[in-house]
Amino acid sequence: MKYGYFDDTKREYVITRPDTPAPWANYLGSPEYGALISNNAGGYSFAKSGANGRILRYIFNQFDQPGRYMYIRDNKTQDYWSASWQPVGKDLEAYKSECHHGTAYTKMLADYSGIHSEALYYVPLDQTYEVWNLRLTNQSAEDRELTVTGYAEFTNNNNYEQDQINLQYSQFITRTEFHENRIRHVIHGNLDWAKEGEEVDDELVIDRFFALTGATVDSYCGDREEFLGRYHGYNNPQGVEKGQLSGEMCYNQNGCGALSTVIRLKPNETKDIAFLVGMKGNKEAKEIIVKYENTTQQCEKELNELITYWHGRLSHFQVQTPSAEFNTMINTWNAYNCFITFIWSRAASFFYCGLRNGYGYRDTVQDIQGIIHLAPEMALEKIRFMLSAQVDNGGGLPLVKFNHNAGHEDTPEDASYVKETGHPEYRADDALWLFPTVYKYLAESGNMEFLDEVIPFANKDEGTVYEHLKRAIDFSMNRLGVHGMPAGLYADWNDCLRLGKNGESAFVALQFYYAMDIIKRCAEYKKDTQYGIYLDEKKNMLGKIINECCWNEDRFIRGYTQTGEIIGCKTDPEANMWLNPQSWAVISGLASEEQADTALDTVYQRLNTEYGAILMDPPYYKHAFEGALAVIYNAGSKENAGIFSQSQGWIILAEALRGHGDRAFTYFMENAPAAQNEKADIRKLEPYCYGQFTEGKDSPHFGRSHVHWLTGTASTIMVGCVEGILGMRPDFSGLCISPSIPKEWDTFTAKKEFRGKHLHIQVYNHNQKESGCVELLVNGEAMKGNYIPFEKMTENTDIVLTIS
Ligand code: IFM
Repeated sequence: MKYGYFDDTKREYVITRPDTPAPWANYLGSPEYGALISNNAGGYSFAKSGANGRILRYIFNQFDQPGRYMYIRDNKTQDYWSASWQPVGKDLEAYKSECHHGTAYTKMLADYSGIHSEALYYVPLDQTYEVWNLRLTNQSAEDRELTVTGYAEFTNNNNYEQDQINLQYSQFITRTEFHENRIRHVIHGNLDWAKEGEEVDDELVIDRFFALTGATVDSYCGDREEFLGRYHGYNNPQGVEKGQLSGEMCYNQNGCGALSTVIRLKPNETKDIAFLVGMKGNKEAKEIIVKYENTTQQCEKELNELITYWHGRLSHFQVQTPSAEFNTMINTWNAYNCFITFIWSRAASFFYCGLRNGYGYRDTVQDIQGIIHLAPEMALEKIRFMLSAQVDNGGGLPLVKFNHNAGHEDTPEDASYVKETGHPEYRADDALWLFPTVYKYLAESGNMEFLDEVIPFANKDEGTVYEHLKRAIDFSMNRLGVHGMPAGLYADWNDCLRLGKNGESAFVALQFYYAMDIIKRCAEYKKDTQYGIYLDEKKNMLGKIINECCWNEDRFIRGYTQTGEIIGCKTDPEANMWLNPQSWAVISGLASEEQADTALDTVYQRLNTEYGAILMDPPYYKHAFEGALAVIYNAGSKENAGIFSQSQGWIILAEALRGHGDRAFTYFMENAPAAQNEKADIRKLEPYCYGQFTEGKDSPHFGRSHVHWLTGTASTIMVGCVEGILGMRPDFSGLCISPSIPKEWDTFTAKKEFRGKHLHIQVYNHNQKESGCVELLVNGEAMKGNYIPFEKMTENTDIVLTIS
């Protein structure tokens, strides 16, 4: 069953059936003013913090309510409906609708009883309020009189928990007022007196507004219970039923903004109005409202600005392959998902309420990777920030507070940090993610001076970027376990695998091996020969240890607990085969060709399913060791043998690095949201964004996906596809092009912005191979192998690669 389609030209996903298996959401604005909206207008808004700046209420884990509702009532027939299918929920035989989720805007079209409506929701670029623009057209043959009512349900407290559970307090600090064209919602309004000449403290007294522009307010209400009416719901508010709001304001209980206006339309006539929401005082609110006097023009201008901005961002890498699913993901939806995770981190979704008071180190450093090929300058800023959250001992702060103060932070060695963040220890992997991220940035941008930029450490002192990377190497080197691999510390990438402080994770060992490879390239660039020699020695030693201690016939094990128990051994009754050590053995360059192919084959046979490769198999149940926290999850879920989406990116990359285009693409397709558009009833999640995991074969709901949007999956899949399948691999001096594509792709093209040059790339595969290079022409000149030195690139560079 499918509920919509991709409009690639407009970069929209168009939902044609509103009764989707779950609320399918979009992101508007930024965490400065963030808004989530579902295809039925459910969702919430916040300023700066999803947990502490909540403006519009949304009840999690419920029926996608409340939302940004706009009701339309025919005053002659007294029939009413909503501009989004819900909340009124008219019979779908009579009510036709489309929801267009675009890049930072959502537009809902509806046709009912001869009235065509277009509800456009967005946060104007760089602004901190939201706009609901409603355009109504009379497509019937008679004059029509409609009462339109906008409804915004405010939280009673900026803190969403206080709003939800501390009612004996939060209901009695709130009130609303009506002013000309808006409802003012005030929290702590009783503190708004000020001595002469003093300003009211707007930290204490919080002002929100809900305004109407483009029409005059005919009736209004600021009290939720009064607006809805006793035992009424959002589907049949009494004020909407009557066509007249009571004028009652909130004093205690629940504030809302409800504004009605009567609109008269002749046949074929169109009118635009807009509702505005923000957390602003009277003065600022008035200034904003005035900008919308010419509602139609202003909203059209702002929508165009958003489209220009976002489409511009996405245009830096575009590809045309024979796979529509691949194209739509890489060109638009995976890329947009990468920007959303990059910008929003794990701040707010329908699953994350915004409680986390900082950035997870590994998540954020990983997220950066997804946008480097599109916006290296944005990546740079965040890389600097994350380097400034590295402690002077080289480790990453597990949680980087939103108010991070580089040079002055406590660390996991300080009780104060542990108390404030809940992180009792360093994690073994955090700082190791810096290596691929910094490398990708250097290679994409060519900004090699960055290695010499001085950046503070989190707690004290400062060092060049190169020094930061060296310290990260030292961090692991100074904390080795009994076999000589990095010690387990609190955890590795897998939050649910606690090998113990002195346990050892094969995954981390492989990351460390890879890190040494990357920093060796930096050392060579910097002509730091001594350090290069040191790295060679340590890397060889580590390589031997990993081979001796972790290779187990046809797979790499997952690690050792601190009591010496092997995890992921072939003979274990449970969890005897793990995905990540296999993919990382290839990515890190440690595995020999034979090991790599054997391990990848074992993955394919043991872990692959029609929805992707499961994280490990069999799930933990009876034989979980003490640190196997994943056992708390139902079999086939999350880290307990779920199809962890983030890991799919690494297996795609690993197969592609081995030149196995068919397998790489198979893994892509199995888990790609766009490829499951027709299986929406199984997947349930939006077909245009990734989820954290898909339920594995041990679940009765095999194929169902969860935790939309904010997942590291976006970046790992992007890297797996761009560097892996498409084979775009920049290094310090140029670009290697090494595609690993399905045999049946006979050609593909790509447009890539690279260090100020426009690359037009055409790849041919006449003889149905998965990888290889028989010829590479750059502006007609043959290159050696599949590598283009940067100096060969001109402003517009034509590149033709023949695989076979
Ligand atoms: O790696 C973690 C991530 O940091 C948070 N989500 C789960 C992943 C795997 O455990």
